[in-house]
Amino acid sequence: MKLYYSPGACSLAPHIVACEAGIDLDLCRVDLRKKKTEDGDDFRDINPKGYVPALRIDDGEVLTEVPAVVQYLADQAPDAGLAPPAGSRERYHMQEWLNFISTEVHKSFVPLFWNGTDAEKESAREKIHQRFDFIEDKLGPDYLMGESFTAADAYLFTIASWLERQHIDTESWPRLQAYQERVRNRPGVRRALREEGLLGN
Ligand SMILES: N[C@@H](CCC(=O)N[C@@H](CS)C(=O)NCC(=O)O)C(=O)O
Repeated sequence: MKLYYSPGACSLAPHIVACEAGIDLDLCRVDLRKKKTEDGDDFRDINPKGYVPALRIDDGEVLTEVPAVVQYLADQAPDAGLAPPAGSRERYHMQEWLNFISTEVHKSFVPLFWNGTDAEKESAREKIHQRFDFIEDKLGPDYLMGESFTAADAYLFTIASWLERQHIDTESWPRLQAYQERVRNRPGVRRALREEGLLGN
């Protein structure tokens, strides 16, 4: 399978899930401004929506949207326990988190990354603060869903790592700070970060 990604973007979430699941991916870097892949292809021929992640499955089909891609990868290696069984109550709770992270957290960063006006940026920062206050309140001593690391953690970790890049102070979220450290130190996560050039070695 081939993952189209941009370093540190939301495509890091499926990359982490694959590493945690022991799935080897072909990685193909995308220049998101030029919409060009490192293979020289027009990325819109691969994903007409023009954004990462896109996962080319071995039969050639392309799957997009973080919540779908992370669940697909997690389901390829059920023994890794990265997603509760389909149809279980817990699976719906994981989808609840994935949806929340996608629509309420991830998308709030858009004006900060993509030239929002000052007013849009201000309102985005306010929304981000509210969302992370909620997350701080929900985080337990381990992971989002309890003791096991799931695909939702791969997504939350990825998006929360943008706080620092956007100079958003995380002092008021000590549980989140500890969580980010805990996730960052997982071998699968370190591998994904290294493969995207986001770790020293
Ligand atoms: N709804 C999409 C959003 C993906 C997305 O926002 N990707 C960003 C990187 S984090 C991107 O590629 N942006 C470039 C663009 O929109 O042109 C998903 O869940 O996969």
